[in-house]
Amino acid sequence: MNKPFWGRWGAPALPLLLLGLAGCGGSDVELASLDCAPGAGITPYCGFENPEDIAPADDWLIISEMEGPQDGGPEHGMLVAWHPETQLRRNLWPAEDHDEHIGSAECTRPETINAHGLDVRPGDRRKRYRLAAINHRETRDTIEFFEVDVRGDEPEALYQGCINVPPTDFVNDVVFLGEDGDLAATRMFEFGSSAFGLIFSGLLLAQDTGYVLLWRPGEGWSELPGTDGIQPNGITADPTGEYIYVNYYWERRTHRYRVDGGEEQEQLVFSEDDNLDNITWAPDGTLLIASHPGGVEAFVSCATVVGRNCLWTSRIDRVDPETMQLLGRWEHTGEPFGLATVATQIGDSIWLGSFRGDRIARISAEELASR
Ligand SMILES: [Ca+2]
Repeated sequence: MNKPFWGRWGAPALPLLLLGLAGCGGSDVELASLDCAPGAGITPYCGFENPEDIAPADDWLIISEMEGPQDGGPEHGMLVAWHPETQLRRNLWPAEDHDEHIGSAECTRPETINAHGLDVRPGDRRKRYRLAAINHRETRDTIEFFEVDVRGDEPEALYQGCINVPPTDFVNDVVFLGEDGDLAATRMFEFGSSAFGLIFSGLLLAQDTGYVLLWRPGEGWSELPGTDGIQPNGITADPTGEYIYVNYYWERRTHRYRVDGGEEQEQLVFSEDDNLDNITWAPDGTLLIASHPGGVEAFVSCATVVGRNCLWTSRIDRVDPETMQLLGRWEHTGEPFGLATVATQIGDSIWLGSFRGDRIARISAEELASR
């Protein structure tokens, strides 16, 4: 069985790696949250499994849950809708088929959804949203499409098919480009790479591991030239799909590119050792970048925290999408939430997720704006 990435943490290299880094950070016991109580202006909501990405659909949160190592929980991830007021949780898979499929005929309906990056956009009709989600299947990655209908008391997801990602590519995140079905996705590294190999090549040798992939219906996949870097991670686009914004996980930079014409463009280089993860739009038109500083130490230290949230530092940066200047920063270490991978604003709430934990968390937008 060719388990991608996380499943390969169990390789013999991992214990050696952990031993080598043991002096760098806290133990898994120190880093594991003890309960689910609010504190430090943060309100956690537990009962999730590695909620890596969060996107709004009306007043619902669409949440991706990722399979993790040694979880003892669900064997696979899930796509979830969750309501902040009622705290109602609904799994969106398995889903009924939609009348209209937008995937390709070669891509087969999955048995399970091990969700990673996702994008949600308003659809043609009121309270019906387009959802695209990365799915890490056993033998390759795919992108799954849904229409999510939030008119009723409970959300309904209808499955609209999928597309196969090139078999050599492990993708992290996806974004719709405009209204025509075009997509961009971050090819993070080669499919099947081991964590040890990635740390060695990316951090020690500073070798590029990925780039931005474009999908156009009828044309298929192509690489966007000039986007190579070390572990491209979160991606978003402006509403027209003209510009994309890409976070490079182990390269501490956020880059804006023109989709039509490649290269160009502004970038923001962070001075510290940030692991830049997902990037979202706030309602005021600024960008929110979630990161967990600490380079490989953060990543490895949290790998052994099972069934609880890893209390590594979370950092949220607000960035001007025009000038690519840093406008503000919120940072927190310790209970009740850590290792942020996404910050998504709905109204006056900012919702945080993590690729290694049992909870999402709320902070107030005011709290972020005051920093
Ligand atoms: Ca991500």
